[in-house]
Amino acid sequence: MDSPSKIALVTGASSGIGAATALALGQLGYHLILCGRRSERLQALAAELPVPSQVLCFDVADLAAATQAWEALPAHWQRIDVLVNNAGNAHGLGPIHQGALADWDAMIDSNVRGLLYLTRLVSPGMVERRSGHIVNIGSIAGRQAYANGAVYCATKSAVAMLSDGMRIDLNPHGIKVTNIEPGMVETEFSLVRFKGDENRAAAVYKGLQPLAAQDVADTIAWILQRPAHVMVGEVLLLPTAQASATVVNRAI
Ligand code: 8X3
Repeated sequence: MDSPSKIALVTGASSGIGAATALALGQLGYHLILCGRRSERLQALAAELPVPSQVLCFDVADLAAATQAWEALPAHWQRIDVLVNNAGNAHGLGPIHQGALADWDAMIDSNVRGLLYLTRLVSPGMVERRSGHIVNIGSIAGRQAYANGAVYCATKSAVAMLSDGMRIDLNPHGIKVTNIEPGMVETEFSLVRFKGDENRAAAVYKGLQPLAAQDVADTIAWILQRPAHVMVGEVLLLPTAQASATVVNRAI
């Protein structure tokens, strides 16, 4: 009998890195669980996939909704081989003494709590089956703080430390954990950070070629294709024009 297809669950799949990753994994033959808040986009993505998929519409920061969606999945869809904790965003950019509390809460909720909730739901099955791979989407911002980004940077630093801790806890169970730390990626990221201000968002990438979501998706696909004994623990993925969180060559 053929071995069953592998299943990947991707959060934040309605756009950007999440959508590109779902497509890349679909091309590798993974069956996909697409999670996000925007149902129409998820349905459109599901229609593009060459593989069976499930659409789960919920906010990762809403534990009750996440649990309900998870429990409603048919049992065979709960056998997740790959969890991509991608959902997350930056909200606002400003000095700590002027920070908007609602923005802080939103970042902590999606970037940290959401990642934890999904990991808590999915990882017990991985442990039971002694197999699985958790891919967290961190950021260069988790390594280096930059002006006006303290809370966003702190949430991504949490993702780095959580990834390390998860790797240790799941080590006895044969589960891989990867933290991908991209630099500048042109997605809706800056548009969300600047609350829809297209000019400010475009200025972030002016004069340089940022990464595309596809570049991150290609990297995840490559990591997942390594042999069973190889675990890529972390990857700092940058546009060539970016040397650090703040050193960027805009001379192109
Ligand atoms: C996104 C990268 O440098 O804008 O996480 O924080 S950065």
